Amino acid sequence: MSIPFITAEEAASYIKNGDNVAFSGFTASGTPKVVTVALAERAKKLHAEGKPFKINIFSGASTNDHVDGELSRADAINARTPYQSHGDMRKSINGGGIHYFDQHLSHLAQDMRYGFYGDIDVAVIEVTEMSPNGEVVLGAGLGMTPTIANMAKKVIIEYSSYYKNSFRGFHDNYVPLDPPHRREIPIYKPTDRIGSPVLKIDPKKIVGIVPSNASESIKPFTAPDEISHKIGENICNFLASQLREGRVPKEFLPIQSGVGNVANAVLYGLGENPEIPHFQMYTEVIQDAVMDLMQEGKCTFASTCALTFSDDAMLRFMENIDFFRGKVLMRPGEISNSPEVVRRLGLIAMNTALEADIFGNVNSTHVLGTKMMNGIGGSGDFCRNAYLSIFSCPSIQKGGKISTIVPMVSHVDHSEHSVKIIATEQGIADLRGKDPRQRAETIIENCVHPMYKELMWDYLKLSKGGHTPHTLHSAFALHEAFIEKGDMLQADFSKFA
Ligand code: 0RQ
Repeated sequence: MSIPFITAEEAASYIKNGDNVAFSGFTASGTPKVVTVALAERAKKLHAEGKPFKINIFSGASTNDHVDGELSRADAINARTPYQSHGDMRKSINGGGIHYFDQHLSHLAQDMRYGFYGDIDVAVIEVTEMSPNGEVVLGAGLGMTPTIANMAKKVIIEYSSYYKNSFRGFHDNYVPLDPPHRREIPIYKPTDRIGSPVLKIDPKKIVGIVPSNASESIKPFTAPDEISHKIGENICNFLASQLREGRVPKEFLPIQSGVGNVANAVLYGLGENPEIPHFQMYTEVIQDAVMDLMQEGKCTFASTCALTFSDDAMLRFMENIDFFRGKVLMRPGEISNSPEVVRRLGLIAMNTALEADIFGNVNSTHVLGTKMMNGIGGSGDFCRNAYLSIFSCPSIQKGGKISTIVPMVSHVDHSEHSVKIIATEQGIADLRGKDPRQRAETIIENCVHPMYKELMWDYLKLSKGGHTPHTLHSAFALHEAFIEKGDMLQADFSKFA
């Protein structure tokens, strides 16, 4: 059967008010780029006519400005999950305009299949190759595309001609059976392939193909600053010490790394450290740093959900595609982030915190306990199940007016039971085998910025005992001082003593 080429505007007309709409991709990579722009225009037009138009959005992770930006600016979103990182969307979420439910990335595809959120009315899927029988090669991000392609009542294809070389062979499309029939996910090493390089979409469901020639529009990360560099150095020295002590096997273990400057600094640090052997990655995103490490030969294989490369790096990847073939494999998010596989492979998981408390609980999502930053993303999938779970952040923010290490986190994403290591530019706190009081002492001594150390010791001194020496009425004194006086250093524990 022949599937018609249609315009973005025609495609957008298939999406109705109240629809559940799912998008391909993971981060900006592999996410649609043209249909959603037309959809935002349609929403604005309908709103101007006094007609309602809002949809519910399901995606692999964050998206791009073409999806989360355009649609939130057009006030066209009712509900959103599982992750976002867009400034305009963040504003709308925190203003109560979007019902955002933040959840583990590995959960969403199966939760959709379990029927927790109803049907998928329309899926918009970016592909880079397609045959008339509906067999497609996906693009630079896999997300939960195999599940949404199966479930959606209607599918709109965005056919990207941006890439000059073929992605064929870079994907491992796989959907596990659902309980009570699920078996193990048969990945025993990062390089294992378990699925298909192509995805079959029922052509009867495809309402049309929209051509696109847009890049992923990912900006390059700035070079790591001094603080990120120091955090990276602390983590690399720590990992080298673990190798020497035999607490990490001498072959080393696969690495998972979050996104951002610190993540890049750690990866470059691993590349430069002669004590760290060649390594593989089992992670959800790979950024420019990983490409460099692969070309240098330090990272030998990367299993990921997306290639979150800057546009320049992506061009370099395409130019050297034969080098990367067989060294990079993209999997659906529920496999790249699978708790079962993470536990089996024994990952070293490295993610970033907004704040951590002196007992080892981590807040990755809420500024001052109330305002959503991005979401938990994959950090929980990895942290809870890793061999070693490391969280890092600079010890202070906003020129020292915020200490990222606080007596009690204002929101908990990762609990003391899962967090093994905390790293700042000041040093490393190894929390393994320590009770809460010992953890507090180690974190204050090694990770807190010198200007906040005395305050933290003062907090501990307030304790009247107990296993975890909290003093509840003053546990948020630093946060309150920031809210009231704009500076956590103004916290004063003497009034509680
Ligand atoms: O503010 O933007 O005004 O300058 O927060 O802080 O230090 O630049 O942090 O960009 O590395 O992001 C946790 C958000 C860190 C991210 C988080 C202010 C600070 C600055 C940003 P400005 P930085 P980063 C892989 C794994 C969860 C998901 C995850 C994240 C801004 O890493 O979203 O790990 N993680 N996914 O000044 C008030 C504090 C603050 C604070 C920082 N304690 N209080 N403001 N800021 N700490 C990715 C995926 O899952 C796809």
